[in-house]
Amino acid sequence: MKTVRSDDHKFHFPKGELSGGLFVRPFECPERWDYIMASLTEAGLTDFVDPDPLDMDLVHKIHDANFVTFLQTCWVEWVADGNKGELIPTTVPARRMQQHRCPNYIEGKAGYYAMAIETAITETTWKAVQASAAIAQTAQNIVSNGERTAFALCRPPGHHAASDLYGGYCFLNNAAIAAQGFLDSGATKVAVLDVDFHHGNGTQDIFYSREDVLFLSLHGAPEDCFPSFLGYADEKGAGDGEGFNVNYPMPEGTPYSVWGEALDDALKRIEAFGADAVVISLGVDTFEKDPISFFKLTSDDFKTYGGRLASLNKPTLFVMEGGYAVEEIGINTVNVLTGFLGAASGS
Ligand code: Q9C
Ligand code: ZN
Repeated sequence: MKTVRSDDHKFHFPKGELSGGLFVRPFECPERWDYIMASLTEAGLTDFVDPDPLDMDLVHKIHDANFVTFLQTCWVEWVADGNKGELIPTTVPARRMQQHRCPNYIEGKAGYYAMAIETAITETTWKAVQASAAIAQTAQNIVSNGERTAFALCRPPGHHAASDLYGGYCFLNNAAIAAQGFLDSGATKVAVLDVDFHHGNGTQDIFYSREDVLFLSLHGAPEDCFPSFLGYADEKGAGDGEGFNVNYPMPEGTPYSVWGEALDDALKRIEAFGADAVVISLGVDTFEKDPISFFKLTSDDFKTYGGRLASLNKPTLFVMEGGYAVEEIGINTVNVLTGFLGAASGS
């Protein structure tokens, strides 16, 4: 199995994240990548591939052009306005405020495009964001060209980013870009299965009215955790997309015995949908020791469900999302991949 990865992830490392009323060292940190690389190497998964240059036309099929321009130019505008720290907005378009008029000044623009304000932008963030999306796109091409599976070691993650929203550590939606890439490469139907602890609000929103992409998400119930305002079970898609969005919100303390049943239901739906390719938004923040999440999966459970994913027998792309128990992020991620590979070779 090939892993697409790039050192350029290191260009996104803000000093701070707004959390608990403090500006703390971000949970989404570069060491996450180091631990995953170390565990891949230890497991013998050393077929590492560099990303191809980013296809911006593909990015623009998923993201709003003005939003992309904002990500490209925001730092220069922020500094030109005399700001000294990292870019974090303070005001957002809440209830009964204008949702469709983007301000002209940079802090207003950032608030307009934010879905959460914990995530700081730095001088070099855009460089890392481009590399992350390029990784997803390159790994998708590897699978479209006939490989059974590939691992896109994306950092920063992507599933909270909508067409014109960033936040929750995400800027461009790597999984959505990959799903669109599969369609552009000849697939008729693609399923995106999001197993990150948090609801994939961005991916849901991007495909909400479409019938060619089935989106399914297993996550902490929105009334109890981030992203708080999307991910309820009654969100089933709209218009042509009605019936093509499936949410499995679950409560605090959910163990694998319950989580795995939701997964089995999701796999049945992917099968019934007749997906030509599957994108797994792979967050391992479902782990029992994750510092910002509340599910109770063990390291062994990741191996078990990796095997379950292989039973679909479909071309499968893994796209890295969250996971903040840094010392165990590598083993948990690799357990999903080796669980998958073990079951895939046995079938
Ligand atoms: N007190 C991903 O896993 N803040 N993003 C949570 C904790 C944001 C998670 C608040 C969490 C974003 C890709
Ligand atoms: Zn997450």
